Amino acid sequence: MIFIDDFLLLKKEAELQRLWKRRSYFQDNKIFDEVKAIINDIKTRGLEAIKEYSKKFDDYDLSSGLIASEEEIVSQARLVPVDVSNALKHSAKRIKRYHESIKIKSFKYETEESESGFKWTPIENVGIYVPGGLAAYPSTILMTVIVADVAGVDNIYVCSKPNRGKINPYIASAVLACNSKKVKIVKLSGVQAISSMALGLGIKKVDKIFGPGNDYVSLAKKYFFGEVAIDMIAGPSEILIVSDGKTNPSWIAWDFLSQAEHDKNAKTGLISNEIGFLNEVMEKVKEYSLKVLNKHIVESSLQNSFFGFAPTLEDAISISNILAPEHLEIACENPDELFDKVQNAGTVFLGSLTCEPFGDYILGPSHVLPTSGSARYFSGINVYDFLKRTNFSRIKTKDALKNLLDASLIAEVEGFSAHKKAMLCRNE
Ligand code: HSO
Ligand code: ZN
Repeated sequence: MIFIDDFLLLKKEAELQRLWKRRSYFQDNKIFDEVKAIINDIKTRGLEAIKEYSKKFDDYDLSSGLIASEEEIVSQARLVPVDVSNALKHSAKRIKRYHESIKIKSFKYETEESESGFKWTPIENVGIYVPGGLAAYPSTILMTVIVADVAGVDNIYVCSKPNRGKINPYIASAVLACNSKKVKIVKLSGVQAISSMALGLGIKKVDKIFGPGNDYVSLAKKYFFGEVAIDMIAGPSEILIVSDGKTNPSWIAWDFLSQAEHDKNAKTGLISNEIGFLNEVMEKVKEYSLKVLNKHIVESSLQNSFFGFAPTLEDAISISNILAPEHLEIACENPDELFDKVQNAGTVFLGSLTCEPFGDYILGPSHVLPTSGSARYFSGINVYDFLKRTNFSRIKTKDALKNLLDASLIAEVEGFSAHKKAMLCRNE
């Protein structure tokens, strides 16, 4: 844990980035080489290779099929305690309503000569990777499948690691909570899962791959980008908390640890204009870090954490804009004015009651969010990511067309005589 007495002394981008020791996937050559070797093998030997990797990494020989049957989903889901499956249904309902309320509008623009615009249509086939072995994330099923379903995607393939050949019960229960007729669970994990979706091995080839995963999964997505679309390259989870010191320090300590417990490389930070408060939270974090279930993870990830003083809360937000965190909590009495100044963040939690974990599970927006500073140019997924725009245009009349014919001069400059003729012949 690093304590920074005055952030303004190091408000330089490079120094700030070093605080969180973020890695670039472009530099992970060793893992990328391993990933490429597996993909090349799968490209050459197809399903046979997928089967072998599945046996090797998941100890599953695909004997009960690649796709989980209805019966398997239902019987696995029955293993989940009723209160948990009810909680999944409650979250599912809220996430669905949120995404259904997003208005998708087509657009039309008119001039004297023409009308143009775009319409939205769903992507037909998508693949979603959801961690599903022993550390399963049923919430990620809700936060992706429901969004795809609301967008109108035809085929939603969810790849999730089987455990002794069976899908994880919580994953099964979450899939049922989504109540979608479009979803199929594919019992594959890792690079073989991404390859199966991108190449169409054992399932339909998908158009876009979504979802978080480890370095192998992320680099396999990166490899196939271009052949298929991807949502983003996800890195370890991050939280930055900006506080005016008027929230209970214990609350903030738990928020801090909530992301620290995700991953040994998770990034955490607290910035406040109250130095005493920073010290109090730091002490609580130390104390509580001994109480969490994943002590060994937290012990490592806290090495990437900082507690920093900024003279004003506006300074804190400008630091946050440089870091572009996945999650930003503005735990302040008046968060709205500060929120207006936020430029780069995956999602923002406003006010002391709204801690990040509510966002992970139940508030509505998806928890699949840009990490590693990519909130500068990526957004958290929502229905728009499962749709694409198709442009259209129409020229109104032959008279109107005359006003557009000077475009043929541009065609001539570009050396395209057929382009030129196609336009001019309509006026002959
Ligand atoms: N905070 C994680 C999502 C998650 N949390 C899943 C719990 N389960 C990344 O946004
Ligand atoms: Zn989380």
